Amino acid sequence: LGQKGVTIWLTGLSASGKSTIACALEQYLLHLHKFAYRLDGDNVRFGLNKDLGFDEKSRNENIRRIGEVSKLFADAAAISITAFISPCRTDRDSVRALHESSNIPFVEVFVDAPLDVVEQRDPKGLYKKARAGEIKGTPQNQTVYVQDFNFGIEFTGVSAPYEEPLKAEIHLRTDQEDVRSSVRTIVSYLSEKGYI
Ligand code: GGZ
Repeated sequence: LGQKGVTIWLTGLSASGKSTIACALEQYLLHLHKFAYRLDGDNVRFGLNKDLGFDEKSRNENIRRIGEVSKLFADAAAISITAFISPCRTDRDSVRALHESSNIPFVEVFVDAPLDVVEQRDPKGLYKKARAGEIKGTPQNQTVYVQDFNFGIEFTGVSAPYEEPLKAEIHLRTDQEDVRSSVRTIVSYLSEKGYI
């Protein structure tokens, strides 16, 4: 194939633009006939991780599994693109270490928009619900399905923490730049590094 794999790990608040950028990036790479594959809530939280909710332990396990799967795709020479909040710095660092231990490049992308901006966007009304206290907690060991819409102990950015990356390879400000520009920034980085 002549292509080595890489994981592009998008992290940021809900409604920061992760999925939109991941989709656009995947499309861009596919048009170049690159082997790109995207992991996001739709194909992971409803399948492999449907036993996981949004309490802290579940989020840790969510990210651990996604990290392993992403590494496998990258190991199979894919440009593996992940779009998860991944709020916990140590979880992201573990995924990074997992990749580095196998010599697979890991590119952390901070999809950054201030909380007041993502709350304005609120495409699914989740921030509004969280502010209204309507995202109710469930016991730690109870299985919670996102489908039930009864998810979550706390909502990221409102009542659960989001730990901003300290050493992201790429920092995107989605309140100041459009999707095309974000994709261009990532593609330039990948090509500079010789990953694509
Ligand atoms: C944060 C939640 C929650 C809670 C449901 N906290 O913007 P969305 O709606 O479409 O994407 C968010 C998604 C977050 O799942 P992740 O797997 O990325 O999260 S984590 O990395 O923290 O494990 C959001 C929705 O699920 N969602 N409940 N309580 N986001």
